Parts: sequence; structure tokens; C-alpha cells
Amino acid sequence: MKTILKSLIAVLMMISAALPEMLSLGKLPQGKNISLDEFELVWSDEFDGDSLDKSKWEYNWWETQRKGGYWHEDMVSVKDGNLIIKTEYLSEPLENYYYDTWHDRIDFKEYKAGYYTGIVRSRYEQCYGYFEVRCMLPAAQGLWSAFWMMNDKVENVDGSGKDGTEVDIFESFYYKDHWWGNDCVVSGIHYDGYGEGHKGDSIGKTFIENDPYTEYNTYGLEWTEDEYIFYLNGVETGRLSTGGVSQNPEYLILSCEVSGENGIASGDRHGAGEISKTPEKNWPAEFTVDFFRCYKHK
Ligand SMILES: [Ca+2]
Ligand SMILES: [Ca+2]
Repeated sequence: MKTILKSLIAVLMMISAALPEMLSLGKLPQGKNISLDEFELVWSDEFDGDSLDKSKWEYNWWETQRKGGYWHEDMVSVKDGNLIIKTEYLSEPLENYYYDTWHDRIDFKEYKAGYYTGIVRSRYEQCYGYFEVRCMLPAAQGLWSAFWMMNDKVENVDGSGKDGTEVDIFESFYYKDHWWGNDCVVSGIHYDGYGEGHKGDSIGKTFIENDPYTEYNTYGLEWTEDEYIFYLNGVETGRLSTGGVSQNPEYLILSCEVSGENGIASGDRHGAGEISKTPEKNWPAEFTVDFFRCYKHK
């Protein structure tokens, strides 16, 4: 009897430990509507071609082994009007190289078998305006897609985000919560680097009413001199100005990352859940982006 009671208490404790995460439903968009009449479109990609437009997007620009996976250009494609960043376990490693501006082949560290996914960065940079993507999120535990922006001064530690701030318009960590009907994304900022000086803030989770893994939503950011205002389907979800707003142009990024370290998928990084090597109906998981648009205030 005592053993049964002990087991029961252990189960209850496990459930109660998981409850805050399960019950953290995120808030619905509740602020103002974006008025696109106040803006003019200045840069966009509708992904109408049959390959990534490299005059607009840069591929190899950063570390290429990333957390529990590898970023590789082959995982990025354009088809049926969408940019697709595919994530998949490959037992045959892809070659890790790129061609530089002079068309010379540069070889990087050899990749191994593992999860392969992708990242693209805009060659275009802008300061202030409205930025949006319409997309469907990759449906798999242990990975997350993101729409974010950066500049080269994000790592400059001066007690301020005015020089440069990583702005995460959305990150999709919560596929595991999909099973409880808790479809959320999170939005936030980081500045003064990623070491001891790091500072950041977040508007927390935003709850999405449709199924963001099979249906499109539009995720947006209005960036003014005073604040960042986040939007879902044109309705405000929250705003931030902690540390001062970046006053320098930033480039825009679409990416997918895998839980783990050193190219090995494992653990539960950022609460994205543990990735499973078992083939499921969700693999390969696709981050599907219909369009990418940048506007300036009129
Ligand atoms: Ca700074
Ligand atoms: Ca499109």
C-alpha cells in the first residue's frame, strides 16, 4: 500500500511539475491592428521562382554546425511559391563547402550523419519599418523555426541595445505542446552579446488559434525609434523597448535549429522537446514560407 501511495505521489509530482508549462497557454493578440496604408513596400520575396534568389539571400555566412544539427544549403529550396527549409535525419553526411565571391571552393569541417536543416539571411538591411513573413511552422518535436533580425553590433557590450539588438519576431519551440492544443510562438530581444553582458526581454508566448503547423499565419514586427511592436496576423501581440531600440540597419533571417550540442541531437534545448530519430509522419519537417516583405514608414 505504501509503495502504491509513493508511486501515486511521484506521478502527481511529475504532473504538477509539467503543469505550468502545459497550462502556460500564451496570450491572444489583443493590441492594435497594423495599418499597411502607413507603409510602403521596399523589399520582398514572394518565392515565385524555382530556386533561392541569391541576389537577395546569402547562405553561408555563419557557423554551419549548429546546436544539435547541421545547416546546409541543400536543405533550402523554393517550390510552389514557397521557400522551404527542410529538416531531416541523414545517415549519409552532406559535403560541407561553399564557393566564395571568387568562385573558389572553400571546404569546412566534415559533417557527420545527423539532422540537417537550413538558414538564410537577407543581403538587404533596413532600419525601422514593418517586416512580415507568412508561413507554416515545422511540425516536429525538438526543433524550432525562427524569423529574426541581427546586425554586427549585437555583441557590442555597452549597456544598450541601441547599437544593435537580436530581435526574434517569432521562435517556434512548442510543437510538443501541440498535443495539448497549446500552439504558441515566443517573441523577444537580446543585446550586449551572449556572454556575461547579455541582456534581453520577451513578450512571452503568443497563442495561435489555428493550427500553425498546417495553416499559414503572418508574423510581423513594427520597428520604430521608440519600440518594437510584435504582430500576429496584423494584430499586436506585445511591445518591447528594454535597453533602447536598435538605431542601426539590421539583416533578416529565417532559420531552423535542432535541440542538442556539437551536431548531436539530444536533450531538450530551450524546451523544444527531445528530437526523435524514429521516422514519424512528420519527417522530413518543413518550415514553409509563402512571402517575406519589408516596408518603410511613409
Ligand atoms: Ca550594445
Ligand atoms: Ca509565395
